[in-house]
Amino acid sequence: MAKSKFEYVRDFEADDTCLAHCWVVVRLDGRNFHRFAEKHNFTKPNDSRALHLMTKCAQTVMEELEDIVIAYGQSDEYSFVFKRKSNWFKRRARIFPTSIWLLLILITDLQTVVFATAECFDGRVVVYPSNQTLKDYLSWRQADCHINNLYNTVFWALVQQSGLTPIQAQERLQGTLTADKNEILFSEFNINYNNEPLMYRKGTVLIWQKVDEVTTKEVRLPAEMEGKKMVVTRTRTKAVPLHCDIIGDAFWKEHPEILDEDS
Ligand code: DGT
Ligand code: MG
Ligand code: MG
Ligand code: MG
Ligand code: MG
Repeated sequence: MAKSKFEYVRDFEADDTCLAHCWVVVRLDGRNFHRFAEKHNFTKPNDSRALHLMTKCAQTVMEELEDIVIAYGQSDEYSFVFKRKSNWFKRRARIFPTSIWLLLILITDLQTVVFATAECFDGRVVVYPSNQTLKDYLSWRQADCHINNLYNTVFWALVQQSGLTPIQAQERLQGTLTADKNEILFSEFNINYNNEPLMYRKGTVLIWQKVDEVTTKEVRLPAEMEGKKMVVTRTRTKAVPLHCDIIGDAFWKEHPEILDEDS
């Protein structure tokens, strides 16, 4: 069919195909989440129910989308890493966040939240060409989790336990280093930061692991009228949450399959 003389405008469309064989990372971050948390009386600085709910949603996404090899979540964000050879929506960058977002709405109860509050997530896509850059990306997010969580833990202790105003607490913490914040927590609030829950300090990593699922099933043998209960164990591969360090080498040595070339 002959092309119209207007067809040339297509040349203005930017090509957004994610470079072949690179890791594709999609990060969703709650929009104006501080307002959402305030409105729903989230516990400060960490609301474990909210964090567990986010992880539940992320697990569901991962189990629906087998191309995701690892996910990492902290605060109001989750990063999903697609395998190098993924051809999800032909690697069109603009489609990635939308597809995950729609999936979330379709397969979880999130639609109630979205419709009730009109709050949403921002999504961005970044392509990483090597295993090292991908590991550094994930390290960056986990370092961010640590820095913010340490700050927030001291900040809210000063406000909630010492009665400082938010401005006073902010001034008190201005220019303090990690060691200073640890010291304030320890000497003024008897809190050893290293004993704070791992989920708050390290965030949540989702990886594929084999899990034994134990269920009881009623079986009827032809000779017997009564049903018999039997314990059935099935091994399934599931997206399992861990709260561990991913900055050091130990995690990657223990789980070499994540960065495996053929994965
Ligand atoms: P944005 O992303 O620029 O639209 O703005 P926000 O407000 O989403 O800010 P962001 O993403 O930089 O930081 C996350 C906010 O969410 C931060 O104000 C703390 C809050 N938040 C995250 N998790 C929790 C929680 O478990 N409890 C409470 N109370 N707040 C939380
Ligand atoms: Mg079309
Ligand atoms: Mg946000
Ligand atoms: Mg922000
Ligand atoms: Mg955030």
